[in-house]
Amino acid sequence: MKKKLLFIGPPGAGKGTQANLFCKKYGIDHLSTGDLLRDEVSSGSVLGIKAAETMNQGELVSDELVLSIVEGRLLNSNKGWLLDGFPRNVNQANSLKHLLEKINQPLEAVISIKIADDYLIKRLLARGREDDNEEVIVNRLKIYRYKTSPLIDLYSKQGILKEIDGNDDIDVVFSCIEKALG
Ligand code: B4P
Repeated sequence: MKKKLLFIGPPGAGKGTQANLFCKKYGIDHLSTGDLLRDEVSSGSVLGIKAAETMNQGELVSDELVLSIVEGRLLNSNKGWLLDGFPRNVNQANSLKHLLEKINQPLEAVISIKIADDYLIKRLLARGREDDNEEVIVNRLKIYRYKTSPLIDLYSKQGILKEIDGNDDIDVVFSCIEKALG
């Protein structure tokens, strides 16, 4: 099973849900920038307060903050890792490339979870997190399309992209991911 991974997909595609299941089953580190940022927000730090404003508008938090969080975690990981929600733009993807070269741990596969917008909106409204209201969700989808989705082409050209249909039951999607990474 591949153990140096990246999950990419629009908000609500199920990246976090699938990444959790995968990391528990295969014993690798789950590096979710969304969760790490939410931890920073809960801590009440100055950085957290700034990040919360950005997240609640559905915008991307600064690359510097996200990178510093990811770098520390990757440097301390020795059993394999799964990046969930990072990188989210070309600049972050370039930084990740340099970082992985520096630590000599090449990315083995990228899972792209695909799903139609109306399902995403329904799922996120049902989840009901602070940044899950319709106006913010529409903004997050727009940002995903402009800034994040070009990365799919980038990883496809590197020959490491696997596309998964996210519009099915959680366990069915999980089996497809295991098959793609086996
Ligand atoms: P994230 O925390 O990454 O959250 P997400 O994209 O909204 O959700 P995800 O795809 O993980 O969906 P989930 O499994 O939860 O980002 C939040 C914010 O953090 C961003 O908007 C941004 O501001 C900031 N941020 C994060 N990373 C950043 C970065 N690198 N740079 C800058 N800013 C960054 O699933 C959603 C719901 O669907 C859940 O309720 C789940 O139970 C349900 N679900 C999942 N799979 C299902 C299925 N198969 N069937 C039915 N329901 C399902």
